[in-house]
Amino acid sequence: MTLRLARTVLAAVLPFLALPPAVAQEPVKVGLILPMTGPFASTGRQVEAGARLYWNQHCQTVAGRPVELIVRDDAAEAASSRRLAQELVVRERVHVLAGFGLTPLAFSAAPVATQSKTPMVVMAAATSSITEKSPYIVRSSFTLPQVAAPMGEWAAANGLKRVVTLVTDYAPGLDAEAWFKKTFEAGGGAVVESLRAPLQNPDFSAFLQRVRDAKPDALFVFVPSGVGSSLMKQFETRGLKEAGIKLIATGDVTDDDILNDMGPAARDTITTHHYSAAHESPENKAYVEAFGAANGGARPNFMSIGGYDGMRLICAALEQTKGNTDGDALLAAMKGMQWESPRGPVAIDPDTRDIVQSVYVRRVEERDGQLYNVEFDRFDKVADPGKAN
Ligand code: VNL
Repeated sequence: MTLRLARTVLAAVLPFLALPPAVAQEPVKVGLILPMTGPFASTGRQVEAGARLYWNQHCQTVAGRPVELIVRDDAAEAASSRRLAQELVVRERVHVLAGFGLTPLAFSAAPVATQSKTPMVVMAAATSSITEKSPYIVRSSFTLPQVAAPMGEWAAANGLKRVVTLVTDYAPGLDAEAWFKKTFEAGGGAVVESLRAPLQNPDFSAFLQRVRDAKPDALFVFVPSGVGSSLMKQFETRGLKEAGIKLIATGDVTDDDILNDMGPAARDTITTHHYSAAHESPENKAYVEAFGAANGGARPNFMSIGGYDGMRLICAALEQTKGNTDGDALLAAMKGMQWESPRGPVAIDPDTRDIVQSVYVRRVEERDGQLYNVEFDRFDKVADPGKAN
């Protein structure tokens, strides 16, 4: 045998010699469907960065199997979310579907999870009813009733009497409007007007003029992540802040991804939400640092934490099943799981498959020359109230 031939033979045989048993090597595939382009691309970027960070830190292999993330861009088009879910399940043979930046996208993909018995981890979308669309859906983000109901309670307990609500006119906005009103009025307050702005290209100026004329004690707002800046700017330029009308909102409005660029207009806004980059805990300090280091200094927002914890949920379930990717086995492992997240203690409600977590009351304040949602009060172990009736 010539040396060259010997080398060729060796090169052909070596990979087989190096192979561990085939089963142990087969990758677990997780398909992430997110809006990576279009008006909600910031949500896609944050969720992916959160999921990748957890994967990098803890989940590149699980129970001896490599874990693969496959990212697909639905550009926030519902028809694309369903088509991509179908493709990922049929062609890529993913074991878990995850992501889902907005409610219509999660609704659209839900039947694919049911038909293929594939776990579907909703890392962002937050309408209460999403988890009812498939028994294979588990949620790692939050729900709008979960954060809006505490805001109503807090507002009534803190002297606000007359409030106008302004929400984006689609499912999560209607959830926010209904649950704020319910707890605020139960506490003795009155919602004097309920306004709804379109999801596509919203112009808030006409709505805000009406709010100014109604002279309420406060305006309660929900707009989806990324949209808060224009609302905040117009709140100030329309003179509402000057007129003494308080701004209260769900934390979607003062999203950490854009908060610092809102400038002084955002200061003193009171919001309720499940995550702030300023949350004081060793877990969150480490999270914010690692997220920044991996993403050019960027600040993680509440969308990122849905990605991070969603990935953790998937990996912990795989550990519990010892790498078994059967959909029902993974679902069973996820139900009732609890852990300490950078946001605080969380658990998956085994009956609703929604996340139970602390909801914080925060005020926009300056810290080290930057605007943050600074937590000053807290509701513990809040389940989704949307499922209780
Ligand atoms: C949704 C809810 C989307 C809250 C959001 O940002 C948000 C949704 C994109 O369920 O569509 O902040």
